[in-house]
Amino acid sequence: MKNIDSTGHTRGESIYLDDIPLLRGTLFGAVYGSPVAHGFIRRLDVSGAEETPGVVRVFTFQDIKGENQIGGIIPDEPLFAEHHVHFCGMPVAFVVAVSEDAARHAVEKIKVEIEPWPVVTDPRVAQANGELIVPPRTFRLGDVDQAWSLCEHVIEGRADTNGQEHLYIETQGAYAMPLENDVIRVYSSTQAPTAVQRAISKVTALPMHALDIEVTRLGGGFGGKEDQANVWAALCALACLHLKKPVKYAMPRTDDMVMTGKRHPYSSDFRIGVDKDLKILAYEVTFYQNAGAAADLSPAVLERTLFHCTNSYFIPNVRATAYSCRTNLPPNTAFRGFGGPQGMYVIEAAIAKVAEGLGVDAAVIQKKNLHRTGDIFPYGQLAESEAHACWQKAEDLYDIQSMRREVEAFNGSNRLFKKGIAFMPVCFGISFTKTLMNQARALVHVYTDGSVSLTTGAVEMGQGVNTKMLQVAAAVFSIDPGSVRIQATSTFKIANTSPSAASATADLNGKAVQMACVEILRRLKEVAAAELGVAVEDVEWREGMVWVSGAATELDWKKLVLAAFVRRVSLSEHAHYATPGIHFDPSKEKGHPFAYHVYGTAIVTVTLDCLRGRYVIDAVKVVHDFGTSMNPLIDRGQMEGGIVQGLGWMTMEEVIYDEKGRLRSNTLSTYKVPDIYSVPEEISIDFLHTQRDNLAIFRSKAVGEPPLMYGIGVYFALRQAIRAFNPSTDLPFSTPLTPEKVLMGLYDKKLEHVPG
Ligand code: LUZ
Ligand code: MOS
Repeated sequence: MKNIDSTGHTRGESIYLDDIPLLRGTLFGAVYGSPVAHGFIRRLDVSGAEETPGVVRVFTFQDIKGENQIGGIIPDEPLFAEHHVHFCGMPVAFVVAVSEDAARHAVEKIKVEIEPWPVVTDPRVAQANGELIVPPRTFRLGDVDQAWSLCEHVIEGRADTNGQEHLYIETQGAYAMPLENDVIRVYSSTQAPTAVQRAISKVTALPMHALDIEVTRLGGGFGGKEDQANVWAALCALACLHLKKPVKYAMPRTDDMVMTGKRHPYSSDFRIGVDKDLKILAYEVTFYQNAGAAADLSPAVLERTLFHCTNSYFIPNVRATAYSCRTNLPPNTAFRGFGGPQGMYVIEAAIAKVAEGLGVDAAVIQKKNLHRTGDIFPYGQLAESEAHACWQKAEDLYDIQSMRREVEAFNGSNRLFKKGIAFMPVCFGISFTKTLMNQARALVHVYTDGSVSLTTGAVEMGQGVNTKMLQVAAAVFSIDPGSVRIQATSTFKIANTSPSAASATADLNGKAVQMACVEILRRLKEVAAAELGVAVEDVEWREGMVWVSGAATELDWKKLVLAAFVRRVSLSEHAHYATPGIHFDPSKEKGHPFAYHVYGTAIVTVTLDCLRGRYVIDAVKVVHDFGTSMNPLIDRGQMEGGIVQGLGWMTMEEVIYDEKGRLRSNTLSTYKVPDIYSVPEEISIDFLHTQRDNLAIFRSKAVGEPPLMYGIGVYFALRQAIRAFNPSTDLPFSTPLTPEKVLMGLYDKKLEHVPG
């Protein structure tokens, strides 16, 4: 089944925030963000803005009736700066005017005098200063200290990954409008309608039942709108409450890039030990997470880094410690993978360093240490592993022997071009790591004409979740998907939603849809039995018909629905799903936090131009564990998008803050994302069809985040190509590996032989 949005998207008919027709009298907002990353506000003068033609009002913290606080996990983030600013772009004032132009123009008239304080942008410096968002966490397995003496080789190193701009095509924004009785409706480009509702409730002191947050779809989220859509929605709602007028703020791209947090940069130290057979016996790692100026989701991201610090490998002795370090950057936040990629990069770097030190192929070490079913993760859950199945199938299907021979032959016969090849196995845990968040609800109505309306807590952000929800309802009812319609997500229809995040949206909301539909169908079967005068056990529902004892009857969907209505049987259901079997005890750092894991292996090949430092990615060939995909077209799209987003993070996307904490890469001309020319020449995706029972909806495993991590393989393939040219290069484990850094690696100080 095609994505139900494909026609609307290609025709430009799909509605995003900026497509909502404006009500008469709508006002427009613009944020004045702090020009300084850290300091004390001595004087704030908004009079210039207030006097600007078209300006209706300028809001600051003094206008807040509730709490000036939007921190989700920890209350450490004011909506408006009061006396202190902690990052460049921190909202100080919100100008509301009759036009966007007037509002933006007025922002430039605001004057502020700030006493500058020291700016910290480096997480290691923050950690040394004791600036931690939460106390450090340590995951332990076995006894690392004892294990070192059993190791044949012990290797240490450091690995750094940079941030990543979400670059959703639709920027952040919200549109708030007053309804009667102090109710405010907010259209928000958010992954988390309930988080927006809570934040507004806190700031305005309005009860949650007065706040209808409605989301039709987003033009991309990638985690950037899991927590950080709250700010703009709260600003619009605040102004709406005061002015009793509709207020809209859709962010200009540079405001969005400057004011919002990104993927967390991490700096990490590792120590790894292997025995003479290259079995990894011990792994110790310390993560310094650059959290930015407030907690946002950093503690949860930190936790997922620890959960994924051994990727797909079984390591009997592990000690992993993670620090969430407060710096003067915008609060960093969720980004596809949610700390997992940062953890996985480090273990892959450690393995690569061992391989390079011993002169063996990293793939040999990787394959030898893949975990098997029954192996324990450092956090206590036992693996139900597809790691070997994916790896072995990739080797066989893509004929790894001839791939290797080709790379060797190429490198042997070319001096200025080199190829590299790397494996990237992935194991990603599915569920919110916070157990309580793993719940969802769905509301299903069957109308008397047989059409079905479906509302869930899932937010469509291009990932195709609405199509999957519709498929679930159509499959359970065994009716044409065309008779099912999915409605906008709304806090008045579905309450207390978890964000659409953690790759778990289709599972959680899909299960709730399934439960609601199964219950309605159960009632319909009773109706059928009564109508036909047979026992309910003899009634079967399939292919849109009632069957009795193996024979089709006259009762089709429409007749059955009408019969139920006539008999006053409910045709509506609201269902609640909570993932069974998951738990985690943070005091022990042990439990069973994930419903299941998703596995896969990618083989990445690259060709490097050793004169210019430029490269092309020849191929990313994947065997991925989809379970039993309920929508291969959508799942393939998620794979391709994830891979390209991941390799962008690894190669070209370079978030640069200067020493004063100002974002230099604040436009699309200074921040490069992959375009059609930088995607791999070939992306092959093979479906590892597994039929095992699991907690995925229709056994169709979650697909949102896992593929991003295949992109990590690109770094290691490039590294191999660089080493094929310059075996003694001292290239640091530092990403993104831009052509500039590649060149420095190709010709570093240890270069012994300059070709040509
Ligand atoms: N959000 C969250 C997430 O709150 N908890 C998670 O575990 C998570 N994982 C991935 C992406 N977003
Ligand atoms: Mo996400 S990083 O699953 O919002």
